[in-house]
Amino acid sequence: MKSNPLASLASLVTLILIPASGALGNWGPDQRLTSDGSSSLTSWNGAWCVAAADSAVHVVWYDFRDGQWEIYYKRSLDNGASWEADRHLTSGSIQSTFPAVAARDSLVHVVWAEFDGRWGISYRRSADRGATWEDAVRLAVSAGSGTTYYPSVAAEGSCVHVVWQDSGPGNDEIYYLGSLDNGSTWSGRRLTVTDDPSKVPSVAASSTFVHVVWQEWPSSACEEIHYLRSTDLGLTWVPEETLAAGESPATNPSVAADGSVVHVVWSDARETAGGIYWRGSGDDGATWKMSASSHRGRGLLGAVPPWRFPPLMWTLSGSTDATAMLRPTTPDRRTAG
Ligand SMILES: [Ca+2]
Repeated sequence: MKSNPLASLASLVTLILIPASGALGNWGPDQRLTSDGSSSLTSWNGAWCVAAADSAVHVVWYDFRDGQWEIYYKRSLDNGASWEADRHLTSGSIQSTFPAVAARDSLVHVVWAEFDGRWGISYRRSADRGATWEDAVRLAVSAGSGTTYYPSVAAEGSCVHVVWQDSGPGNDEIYYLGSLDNGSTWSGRRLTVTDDPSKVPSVAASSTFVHVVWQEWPSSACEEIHYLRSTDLGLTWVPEETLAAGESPATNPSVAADGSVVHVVWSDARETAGGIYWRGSGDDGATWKMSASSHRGRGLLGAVPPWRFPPLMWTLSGSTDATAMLRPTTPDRRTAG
């Protein structure tokens, strides 16, 4: 059941974006965003590779066109109708992988994993909607001689939240860094302390709430989806909760938040072909009323986990009841190529 994520890299050889500008449930045609002849990949966890603020859309991926993995970026200033040229955010002799992006007003935040003799998480910021970028800074290095993979970033107000996994402590654990000043200064903590692998985290933020999901793999069970939240901008964290656990692997979770509504989706192998499953909360993650099995979106996304579909695939009705707020749109299958 345990799979090597690198073994599946070939499944995403070309990055293609489904534009978010279309009406919910009314998708425009696929747009091909890269055509450089080399592999262009989005990150493996549920981190966002696309972010939108006002009419700007920002996309990040990692690309092998330079003979090694570098972080690339491109943007649209007209809601995805047209796109500027590819731009690299990293260069040099260091392998840079697994990027994620968040945008808030004119600020764009990009994080990625990097190895310069020691694994760490790096960060670049743009204050002008991606036109120019400040120099990269290293936010964190491995707590040991381990690997730091799969960062995820969220921005809300002047706050920026970053999570990633680090095998430095001896097995993979989830770490967090938060900034209250748009990414200028950071502080954080380790979020998990378990003997089992804690992997592929995803973070979302709304108001003062910070939501983190990840994949936990107890030695005596299949992979599970675990959840942790902060109600005070990442300063303190409540005890974690298990959102999915059963006889089949639940992997690669992704979280999104809008107002007090929180969505979590993940890949689940309970069916032979696998599927994408969902749980929602209508009260900032305090309670999770939906069972995964009764609200599954079977086949919506196939076996490709990185797509962040809740804001696109589900209609928000404005009701305060989470059940009524989530209405599946036409269950088109969306693929990555
Ligand atoms: Ca662990």
